[in-house]
Amino acid sequence: MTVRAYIGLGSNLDAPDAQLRCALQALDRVESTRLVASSALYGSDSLLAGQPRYTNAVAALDTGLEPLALLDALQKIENDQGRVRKERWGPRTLDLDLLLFGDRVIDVPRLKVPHYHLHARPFVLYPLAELVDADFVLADGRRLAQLLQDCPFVGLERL
Ligand code: ROI
Repeated sequence: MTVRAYIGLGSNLDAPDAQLRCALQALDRVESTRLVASSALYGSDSLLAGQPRYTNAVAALDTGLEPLALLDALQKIENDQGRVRKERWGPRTLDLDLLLFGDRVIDVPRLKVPHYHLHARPFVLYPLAELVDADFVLADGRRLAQLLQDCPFVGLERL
């Protein structure tokens, strides 16, 4: 049995667009996992002043892995693509966030799903909306259409 999971991708160092394309291929190579679809790439300013602009996207996966095993695989891809964790929220070559994992709500120290900041981030919500039906409901009952309404498409550039 597989579960549909959604991954947020972000990069603002070392050719961000190429980092994301490379990460999408790596996601498709994760064991027991298939890349189903990916959104367009989006450009936006960093939420933190003084950082380079980000490129973001969202990917849909079908996976037979458990959530923490998938998280391990995401962190391995981040590390393989040269991510160095210098400071929390610092610029990064690759950030992979597990946004949604089927109908599961997960709240353990390592992993919160649906992703904690998803509702406030247009660079997550709008790419996600490309990959799901208009009436999509998150595992915690929130409607994507409502989240989009509350989070305007501001500062996003569809690349
Ligand atoms: N800003 C944008 N635009 N995209 C990101 O992926 C992103 N990630 C972050 C912070 C620093 C919060 N800002 C971001 O971690």
